[in-house]
Amino acid sequence: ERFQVRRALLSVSDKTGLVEYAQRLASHGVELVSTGGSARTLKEAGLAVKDVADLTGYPEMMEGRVKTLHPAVHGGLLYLRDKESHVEDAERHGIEPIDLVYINLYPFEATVASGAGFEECIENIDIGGPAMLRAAAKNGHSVAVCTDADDLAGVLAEMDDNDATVSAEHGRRLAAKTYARTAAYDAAISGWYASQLEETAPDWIGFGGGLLQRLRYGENPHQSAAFYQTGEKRPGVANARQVQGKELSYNNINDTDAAYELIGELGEETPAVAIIKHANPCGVALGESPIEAYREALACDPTSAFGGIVALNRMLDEATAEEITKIFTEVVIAPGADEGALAVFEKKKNLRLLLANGLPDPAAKGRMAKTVAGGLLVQDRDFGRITRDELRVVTEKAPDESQMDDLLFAWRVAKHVKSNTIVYARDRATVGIGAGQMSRIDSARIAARKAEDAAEAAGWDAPRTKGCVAASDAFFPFPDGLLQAASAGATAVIQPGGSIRDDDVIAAANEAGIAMVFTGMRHFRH
Ligand code: 93A
Repeated sequence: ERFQVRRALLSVSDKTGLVEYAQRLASHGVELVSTGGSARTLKEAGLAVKDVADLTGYPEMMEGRVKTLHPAVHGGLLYLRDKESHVEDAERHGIEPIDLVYINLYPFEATVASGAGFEECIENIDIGGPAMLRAAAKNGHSVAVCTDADDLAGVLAEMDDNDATVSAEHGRRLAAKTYARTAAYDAAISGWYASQLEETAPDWIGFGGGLLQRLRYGENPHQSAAFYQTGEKRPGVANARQVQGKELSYNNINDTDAAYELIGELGEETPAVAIIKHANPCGVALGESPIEAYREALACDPTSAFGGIVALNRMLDEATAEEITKIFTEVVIAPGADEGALAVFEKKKNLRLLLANGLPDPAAKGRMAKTVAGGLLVQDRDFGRITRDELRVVTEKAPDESQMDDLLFAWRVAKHVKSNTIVYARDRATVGIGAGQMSRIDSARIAARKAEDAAEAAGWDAPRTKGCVAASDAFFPFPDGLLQAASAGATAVIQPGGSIRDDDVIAAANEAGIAMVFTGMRHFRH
């Protein structure tokens, strides 16, 4: 089952590539119909194109609010080609078929993201575009409906090999995609509108915030996936503006979230950078400047950082952007970026840059959810935060000021590493991270080995764990984990405490000459 493309309607806000596509359609003998601005672009390029106004007998009116909302357009999209009564209706009213539409909508999402005011956002709600898309998709077996350039390229490729025909099956696939697009568009509008009225966020367990993006696949290519907004205003990956780069993948989104939540934890006082792989940090550092913090973060585990996600707590500047582009990075997320940085990144077309417009508040209330077989686990976000005054020194030795700084820093990082975790830090930078092990002692070993590998890569005489501090996300059940950290060179330790063998662990710390503080709070993360 195939249909011939004889007439196409092109109505696009984003006119990139429009002329070339139209030329290719014309080369197949396809008649072009188009709306105001799109038609102008095509005429300027010397293409023969019919104005929608000539089809409808009405000019575009009300500042373009009504351009295509007319039976000549919608009838041409909707009538069933093989149904006698429909064909008769079409003939009686002089309605001719439209076999292909290429429509990208008024940029509502981008307008909202740019911080535009109420009226401007309202004007950017496309009415005619979605109406045509939905109509065309309803007749998907005989109209090729293209919501983006990729769709049109696919259709043209098929037309090239098949005498300007398209299969009904291809048409139906495009139709399904179209309804996802119009649903996401309406969800964006409803979410924005509710926020304008300061209504509470919709019930997000029901994903009431709306579909943000249909993902190409999930964690693995055989898993389908989608990205929903919860309606929560938290600065982060779901509310950030993607300035450039390829479409975000499921794993990109997950990792970027981990990166930015960690950066939020570190606050905005001192420049900070986190590099994430598989939702775990492979290097985190504070610094005098973002570039210094980036270099320090990278030094922790340069091998793992390849293809990572980089998060900053500051405006991304040109020098730091240059430095980041020296290795392959998947995503960069920051509160903002200056002109110089944008220019640097622009040359790296694939690099995804997200601007989050603010940092997430680590202490803000919120919920998180995870499915289990037949159920849903819901809990508060881990917004627990320990301050320096709440730390209890439990050893004979107390940490000095700089150790105290490093201990708190390591603790904040450890909260964002999968359990079991041991984090070694020195001079406000991680120097070894052991993540996600079933045994705490293995995490301590891995963290030390990471530090050794980093030293080897950098040509240092010794790993930087000498004289470092260690953070453990949960208590040491036995002295062995603590002793492992001590043997790696840790001189101060931060951990929740609360084991029935705390006394043994404290005695071991005293014997090893280690200073230890208890937080009284655990930060499991799975
Ligand atoms: O204002 S609208 O909602 N009313 C319409 O009737 C209409 N028809 C197409 N917007 C409408 N469009 C949109 O105009 C398309 O979806 C597309 O985004 C844009 C293309 O306009 P132009 O070709 O004038 O640049």
